[in-house]
Amino acid sequence: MGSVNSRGHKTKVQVVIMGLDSAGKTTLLYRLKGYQLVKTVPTIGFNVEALEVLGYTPLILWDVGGQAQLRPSWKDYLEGTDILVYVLDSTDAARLPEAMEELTNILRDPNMVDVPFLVLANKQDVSDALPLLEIRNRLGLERFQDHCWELLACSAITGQGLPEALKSLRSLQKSHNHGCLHLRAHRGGRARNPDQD
Ligand SMILES: Nc1nc2c(ncn2[C@@H]2O[C@H](COP(=O)(O)OP(=O)(O)OP(=O)(O)O)[C@@H](O)[C@H]2O)c(=O)[nH]1
Ligand SMILES: [Mg+2]
Repeated sequence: MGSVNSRGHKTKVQVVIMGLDSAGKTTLLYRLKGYQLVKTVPTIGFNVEALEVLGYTPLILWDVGGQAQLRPSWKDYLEGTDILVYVLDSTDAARLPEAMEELTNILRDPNMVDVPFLVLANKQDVSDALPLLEIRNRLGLERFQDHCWELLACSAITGQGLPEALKSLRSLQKSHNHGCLHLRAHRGGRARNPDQD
């Protein structure tokens, strides 16, 4: 899983970004990478970028296309995953159940045992986006007791919530190594809206 140096420390953290088509994964990838906004087209296959921040283990970010006909191949990207980022379109209430079904399928994969995940409620800049609490209530993430997880609100367009998402990736990475005690006193996760902290 990932690469390990002679002291047994990870030299790369493998992060897989998944979610339904048009959730904003590719926009998010390039924003995290620090690029200006890019005009995206639906991803066929994947994009991959390394994110290096001084003092931290480099993140390798895999952005996988989310169209329905591509989802059967998602399982091919899961081996060696350290953290899953699952992106939701907060303006697409109608497809939240479908998004949850796909997340449940991913987490059932044998490669995902104990893998922590971050759910990003994206497109929060849009006026009719569902607020984070509403999304939290609809998702029922509490059922994933066997994983450490976090739910955050963000906008890949304005950049709102992205520093918090990066911070969350670092703490979830630790949780993979040491359990999620620093996240909560028991397994499971928490939801956070950076605007309301
Ligand atoms: N308003 C708003 N639009 C966004 C945001 N993130 C992405 N979009 C738009 O949503 C559309 C789809 O974005 P993509 O990043 O291509 O979506 P994707 O999840 O990579 O889609 P697939 O590659 O098909 O799986 C584009 O028009 C983006 O500009 C956001 O935070 N706010
Ligand atoms: Mg894409």
